[in-house]
Amino acid sequence: MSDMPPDWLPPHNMQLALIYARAANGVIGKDGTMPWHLPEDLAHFKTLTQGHPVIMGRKTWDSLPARFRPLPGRANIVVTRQADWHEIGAQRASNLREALLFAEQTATTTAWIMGGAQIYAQALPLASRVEVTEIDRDFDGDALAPTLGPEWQEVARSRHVGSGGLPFSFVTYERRCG
Ligand code: VY7
Repeated sequence: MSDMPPDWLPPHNMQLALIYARAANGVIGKDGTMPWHLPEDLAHFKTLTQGHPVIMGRKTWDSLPARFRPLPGRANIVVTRQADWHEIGAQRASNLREALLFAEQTATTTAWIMGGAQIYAQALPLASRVEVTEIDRDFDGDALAPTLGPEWQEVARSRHVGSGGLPFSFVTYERRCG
C-alpha cells in the first residue's frame, strides 16, 4: 500500500508567458507573416525573450526569415504533429505539453510562447503573463490574437511611435490571483 501515484503535479518553477503583437482589430498575421513593419517590436521581442526558451508552432518557425532561424541565444522548441520534422537548431515537440517538459529542463525562469494563433489559444490557460504590442491601427489578416478575459489585469503600459509613424503600446498583463 501507499504506492499509488500522486494525484497532483509538482509545482513548476517556470513561469509561462505569451508574447505577441496585435493590430487594433486583433489581427496577428496574414498569409504566414506579420502584416506591418515595426522594427521597435522586433527589438522588444528579442530583448524580452533573450536567454529563455521560446516555444512556437511549426508555421511560426516557417515564418521566421531563414537568417533568423534558430533564434540565437534561446532554446527553440517547435510544436508539430509531423513525427519526421527536424531542423538544425530546433527541438521538436509533439504538443504543447511536451514542449513545456523540454522548457522545464532549461535552467531559466520563464518560457515564452511566441506563436502563432493555435499555440496561443492552447497556452493561454496555462500562462501567468502576457506581453502584447498593441498597434493602434486595423490590419487585414487571417490569424487572430487570443481574447484576454477579465482574469487578465493590465499592470504596465508604455506608448510609442514607430520609426514609420505607426503608434503602438507595449502592454503587460498578469493573471489576477485567486
Ligand atoms: C517576426 C521577424 C520578422 C521579420 C524580420 C525579422 C512580438 C514578434 C514575435 C515573433 C516578432 C516574428 C524578425 C527579428 C528578431 C529575431 C526574431 C525574428 C530575434 C512575437 N511582439 N513580436 N516575431 N525577427 N511573438 N511577439 O516572428 O520576426 O528575436 O532574434
